Amino acid sequence: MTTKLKTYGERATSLPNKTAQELLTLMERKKSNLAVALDVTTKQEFLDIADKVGPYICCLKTHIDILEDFDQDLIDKLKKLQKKHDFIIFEDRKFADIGNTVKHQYSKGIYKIAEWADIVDAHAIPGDGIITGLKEIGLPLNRGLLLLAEMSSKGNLATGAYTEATIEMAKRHKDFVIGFISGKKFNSCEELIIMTPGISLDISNDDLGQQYKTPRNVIENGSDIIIVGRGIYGKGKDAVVEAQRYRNAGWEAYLEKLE
Ligand code: 6AU
Repeated sequence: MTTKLKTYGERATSLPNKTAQELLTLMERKKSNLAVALDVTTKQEFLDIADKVGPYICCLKTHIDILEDFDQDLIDKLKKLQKKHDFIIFEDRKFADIGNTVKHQYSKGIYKIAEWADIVDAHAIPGDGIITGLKEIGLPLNRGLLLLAEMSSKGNLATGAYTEATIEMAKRHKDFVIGFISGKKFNSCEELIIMTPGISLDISNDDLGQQYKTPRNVIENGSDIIIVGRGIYGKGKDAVVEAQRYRNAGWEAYLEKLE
């Protein structure tokens, strides 16, 4: 007998982390498993697109350090858009240093990431100390962390034993680690949230090693959230039309999986 898959909403209670619970509940409420990777370099473009795609997404993923005119006003406006549209903010910082250094990178400097990002991510390469360091800052604020267990780019080294060790590391920190960046679900920790980048309905790669799969491909493999960047706001695209298209594709694949 096969056990019926849990819905996003049902899974919310199986995770101890508040941000994870909020994200899963929000996905159910908004009927969206779409995260937009908003990789643009000006504040105006960033805010315009965030406002346009806001109604269709569960998560807005940022690379805050690529904005040429970053200022506190941008963060204030981003928080207003978050309230208006109801989404989780994920700063894709990919921390990769020793615990003491990442603590500062997370909470200090120009960006003060911990003050506004609900979720951040980290590479497992430095060992458990990176999680312990980030946790000291993030957990009192109810933040969550994703570990990069796999990557979407051609020739990447996050495979095999490295991926396995990353999964074991996550299991030791279930209060703070809410899931993984990866292309599939891992059997030994099915409750953790899987976010998958490298998603396109139209193309299979870019010129710099990115490799794309469709929403259906990855959701069939157990992904929970599809991360889409240029597929939504790239050259000649209408961000609203594309956000709706990817939101529908992601949600339909999820409903089919539940059946
Ligand atoms: O859809 P794209 O190709 O325009 O954008 C993909 C987004 C970018 C990457 O920084 C990010 O997804 N990404 C990530 C993460 C953590 O999100 C990991 C990875 O392996 N590959 C990848 O593309 O913002």
